[in-house]
Amino acid sequence: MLVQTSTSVVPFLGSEIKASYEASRVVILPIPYEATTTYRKGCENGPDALLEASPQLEYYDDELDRETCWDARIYTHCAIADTRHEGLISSEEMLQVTRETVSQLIQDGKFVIALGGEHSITAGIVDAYRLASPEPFTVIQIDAHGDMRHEYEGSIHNHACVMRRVLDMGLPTLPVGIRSVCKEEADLVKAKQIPVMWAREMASDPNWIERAISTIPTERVFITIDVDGIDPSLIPGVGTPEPGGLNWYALMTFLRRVFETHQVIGCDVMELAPIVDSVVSQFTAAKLVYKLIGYQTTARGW
Ligand SMILES: [Mn+2]
Repeated sequence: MLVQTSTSVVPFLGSEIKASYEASRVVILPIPYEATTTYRKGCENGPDALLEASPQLEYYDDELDRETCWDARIYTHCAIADTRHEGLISSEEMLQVTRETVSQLIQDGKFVIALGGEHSITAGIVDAYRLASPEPFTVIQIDAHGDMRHEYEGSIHNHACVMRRVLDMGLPTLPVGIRSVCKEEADLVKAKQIPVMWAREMASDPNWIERAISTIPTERVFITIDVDGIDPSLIPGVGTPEPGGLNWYALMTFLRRVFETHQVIGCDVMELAPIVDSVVSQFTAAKLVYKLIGYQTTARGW
């Protein structure tokens, strides 16, 4: 029902608030690419479902006490690396088109929120930020899974390997909400002393947010959100659901603190795989995107 084959994209929050590209501060970039998911399929339909759900959101944000959408000046980009309409391109080609598109948006001074699509896309986005500036940044990863395998099912660009590719770029990471890793990843976490915020430990530590914030070694951060990091009772529409994820208010508090204490250079929201006849996953993901926009808009004084 929400999975349409039209290439026309509903702008985020609907056409009434749509800014021109030139005037925009925030650019929503849909990347409906799916090639390496292994369990439940469908994340190539995630961006459209999220965008189609977004006009149901209220413009007014009660936490921030403002209608953020006007000052954010949101422009929704056309989809890139769309496996539904362009056919299956290789992971290398997907990373290339992602890198080129995001590089242009960075050059134009836009705050980019990319929508996936499988998590492997994040390597192309992060690479664009790395190439744009020599200043280091930390990649904050909200996720159920470590995604730190060197290779999976014969590919180093599998979605289960994306954070390993980020580590290969020499960037520090802060994985949050992790509750499913293999032995190879557990060994890597110990060897590299990666400051993983394990979901099991977060559940019994009321100070996990400040503990997490204090481990971020750089002023600049990029936030990648695999929506399976959130509890699957809130977003059941994912490819690989894991019990015990972040609850909504803990996630909001954490994100708000990150925006208040650090300079967020970009974000992505990945792996939404809508369920037919249920809108809860895409609506929750759309609200998450609007909260990211709201926190950035408020933190930057827009
Ligand atoms: Mn992931």
